Amino acid sequence: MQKWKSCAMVDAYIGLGSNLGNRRSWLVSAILQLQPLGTLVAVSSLWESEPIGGPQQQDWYLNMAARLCTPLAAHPLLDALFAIEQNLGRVRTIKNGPRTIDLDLLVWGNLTLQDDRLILPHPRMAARRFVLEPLAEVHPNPQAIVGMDFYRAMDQVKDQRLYCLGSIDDGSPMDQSL
Ligand code: PH2
Ligand code: MG
Ligand code: MG
Repeated sequence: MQKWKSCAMVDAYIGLGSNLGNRRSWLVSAILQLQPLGTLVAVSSLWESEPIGGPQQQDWYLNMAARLCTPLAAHPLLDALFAIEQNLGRVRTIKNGPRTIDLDLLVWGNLTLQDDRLILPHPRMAARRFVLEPLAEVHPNPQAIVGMDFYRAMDQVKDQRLYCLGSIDDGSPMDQSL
């Protein structure tokens, strides 16, 4: 009898943010490092956003979201995101403080999960316009995201300041593989 292995690919959504140093180049590097983890189906625009939470006086962020079709289960994917943060020099000091790069696993398929390492969907995304706007660009049907009324959430965060800066790909040679 023939044996079949299952080969499930799942759409995962990742939020990216940076507010230290050359923010755009941290994001470009992070996107390049996501590519080996699956197929990068969509990458959002760049969004400039006021800091939400964390210490006063930190600089504005650049945020994005990516849709990754991946064979990795949620925890291995989380480990891979953490490794990319480490590669890009992320140092964890103050909670919600300035960072070169932050990669948050927002959604992994339809999985809802809560353990000591991971909560899915991401518990704070509904309260953050800098997550919702880019996510809406890369998700085919944001209203179908488990556990959230997307448009209601968008309405509740509309006062958070956020500006779309357009595509991350400005045509420079560094970006040609994006
Ligand atoms: N990330 C945080 C805390 N606050 N604010 C903005 N605008 N963008 C972020 O990515 C962000 C934040 C914690 O991860
Ligand atoms: Mg974060
Ligand atoms: Mg994070």
